[in-house]
Amino acid sequence: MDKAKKRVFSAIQPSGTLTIGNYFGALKNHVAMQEDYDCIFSVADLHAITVKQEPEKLYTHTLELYAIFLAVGLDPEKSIIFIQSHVPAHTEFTWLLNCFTQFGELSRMHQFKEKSKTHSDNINAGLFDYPVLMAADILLYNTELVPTGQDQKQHIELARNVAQRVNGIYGDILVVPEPYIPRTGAKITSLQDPSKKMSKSDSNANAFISILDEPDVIIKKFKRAVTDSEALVKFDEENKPGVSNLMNIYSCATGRGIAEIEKEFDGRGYGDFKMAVAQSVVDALSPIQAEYKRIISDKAYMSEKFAVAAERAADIANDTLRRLKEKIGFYI
Ligand code: ATP
Ligand code: LTN
Repeated sequence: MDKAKKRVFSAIQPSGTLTIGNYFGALKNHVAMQEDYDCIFSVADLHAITVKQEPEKLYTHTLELYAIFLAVGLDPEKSIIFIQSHVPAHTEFTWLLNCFTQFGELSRMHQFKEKSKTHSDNINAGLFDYPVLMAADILLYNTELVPTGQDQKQHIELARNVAQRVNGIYGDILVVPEPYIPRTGAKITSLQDPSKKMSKSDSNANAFISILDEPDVIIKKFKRAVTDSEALVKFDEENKPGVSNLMNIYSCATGRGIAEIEKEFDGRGYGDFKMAVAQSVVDALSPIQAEYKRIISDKAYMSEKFAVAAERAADIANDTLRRLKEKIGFYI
């Protein structure tokens, strides 16, 4: 690993098939970051079981997410790409950090409050402790930058506070991470309700485009996307949130600027515009889908990659774990 490069860590839960929101908001930036940073990416399967998971689905989604990571261009030769539960240090470090995290600060987490409502029949201790496991993920790897969407900012702030608290007691042993939120694509909204973010666990499949949706499905979903009655392709997030979201998606898929897009569709109706957006997404996803099909059918290749990655990750993680245990006063 190149010491001159900053360490980056991020993870995604295998809680469903990724959407173009996850791709444009997170993964696409992760791929670009590999050139300039020393990157570690993880499939956060331990986080996923904070809500109910059917075993077969969790198993399938874990492998699928790993294949998607590789298909979009995360490169196991450049970055460490591993499955969280393969590195036991994450759970052990979580226990240590639990003892430096206050009940009060976890009670204030937005995601816990929201998920306690949506999963009111299963408000388990893991759901409450989710941010400490995330702090463990980040702090184990001496992470300097954590790229995520806006929704994870509060969790990163908690990881910073815990690191600073530990450092205050034992000296500077943990690196205090910074959030890294991208400017474009940070929020792709639902195709059915543009006031909500596009989410892979939305109960209405027309609300999201999955990375693995077939071209005819993509076209159908864009045709049904909510717009307005003005028939004018103009960027105005407040008054025309549906059209503005489609313009954002088109911009992410083609690299064109918003002004250029307004000009391109000047005097043309929404029918034309929606077809162009759909086609641009089909074109952006088609090489990823072809690569995905190749990788998912080669499980031996993936197993080899994630086994090597877990060893490399464990080397770094175990060192941090041992250093903190020594400081705490454990007999090692
Ligand atoms: P779930 O629906 O299961 O809660 P999700 O689709 O909201 O999940 P996560 O797994 O929580 O996605 O997030 C993975 C990454 O993608 C995070 O960095 C998150 O900030 C980013 N992300 C998720 N949804 C969007 C979106 N609509 N626009 C931009 N970025 C997003
Ligand atoms: N909580 C994140 C996933 C996640 C993560 C992390 C992100 C788990 N561990 C460490 C950044 C760093 C989510 O739901 N998007």
